[in-house]
Amino acid sequence: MNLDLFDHPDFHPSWREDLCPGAVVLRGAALADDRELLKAIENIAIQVPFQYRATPGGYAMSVAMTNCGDLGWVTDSRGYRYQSTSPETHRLWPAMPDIFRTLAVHAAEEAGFKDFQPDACLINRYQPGAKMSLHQDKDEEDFGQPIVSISLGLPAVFQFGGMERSDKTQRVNLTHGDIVVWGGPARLRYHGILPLKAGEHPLTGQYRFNLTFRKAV
Ligand code: MD3
Ligand code: FE
Repeated sequence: MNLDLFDHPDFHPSWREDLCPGAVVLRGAALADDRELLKAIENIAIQVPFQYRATPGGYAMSVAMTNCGDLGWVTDSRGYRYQSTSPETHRLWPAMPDIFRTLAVHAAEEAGFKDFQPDACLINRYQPGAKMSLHQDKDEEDFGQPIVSISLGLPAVFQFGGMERSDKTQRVNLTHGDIVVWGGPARLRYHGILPLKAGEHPLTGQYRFNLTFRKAV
């Protein structure tokens, strides 16, 4: 038996999983654009290199970060915030590539958010062992706006908790090409990423990248 459709090199399966009210996983939704997304990340990182930032408490983060868009998320001894320039280059962040915006806006639409207009895109880079401890995303002005995330490269185990840090967490695998929309009642839930397991991805090598699209102001 030969199922032509599935054999075709341009066929990328994609399906939807509802995690909980407000959180929708669009499995494989970025697969068709993976190379273009990775090229764009590379181009942004040439202009504003990935940085290991420090938390306000003085801990070095194991995840390296850069940004694109009108605003970028940064952290240092003064706290967490969005700002229009990179602390290292003192220049505006690179513009948000059209392919980034298009994918994020379409994903938000799929999840029921009709006019998502992201002004910030945080780009996280994980190497083996890198993790993100349980936290809430609350540096944005309007929690009625969703956050859209795109995972690329090595797979990660995502931890999804509740409204309190101590609430029990569920584990969700996020793999290359997955897009997730976090809105509504899911928007302020605690979440994190377990230490990245070493591996070799054909397109990203040792790394996992995660893009998060936000409306900061
Ligand atoms: C659930 N990033 O950058 S993406 C972050 O994979 C962040 O790099 C992780 O958490 C990463 O803040 C997780 C999934 C994610 C992003 C934002 C959320 C889940 C979320 C906001 C609210 C609830
Ligand atoms: Fe987060």
